[in-house]
Amino acid sequence: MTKETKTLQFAIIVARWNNFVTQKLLDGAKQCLIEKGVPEKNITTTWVPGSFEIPTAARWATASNQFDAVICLGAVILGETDHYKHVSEQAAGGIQQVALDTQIPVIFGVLTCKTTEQALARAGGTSGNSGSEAANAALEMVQIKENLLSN
Ligand code: DLZ
Repeated sequence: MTKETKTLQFAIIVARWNNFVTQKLLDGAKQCLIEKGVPEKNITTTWVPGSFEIPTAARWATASNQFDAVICLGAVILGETDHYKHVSEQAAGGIQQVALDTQIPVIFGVLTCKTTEQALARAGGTSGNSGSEAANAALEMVQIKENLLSN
């Protein structure tokens, strides 16, 4: 069984912190979905203050029962304090928890980088675009879920 791509609905939750990076992740994710046949009107983008807030907003998106998958985008870049560790761990763990609790694909497209250069390289630079990789993972997980649950 496969779901028709043009009928799929996606929520994208994107962190405003480091938005010079996350805007590029968002552009990559949307471009990928549209190229694969998802109508632009089926993509709902919600900005949140930072990556720490992503799991909460992702949980609200799943609670709406409107979306086949939720794509989470953020950029956590190492600074001088312990914030990096706390924000990146809570974002990763929280996103996975939402996916497991709701059984809706919730995709981890949050960069955790030591430098701004590393982040930009992964946001449409020399190392690809993690936003479009997250979108591909979302498309794949929707079909995997359909296949496994229809047996
Ligand atoms: C506070 C903070 C810091 C220091 N660094 C980042 C970061 O690199 N990436 C990111 O997405 N968010 C960061 N934040 C903001 C937190 O995610 C959160 O928005 C605030 O702590 C408010 O809860």
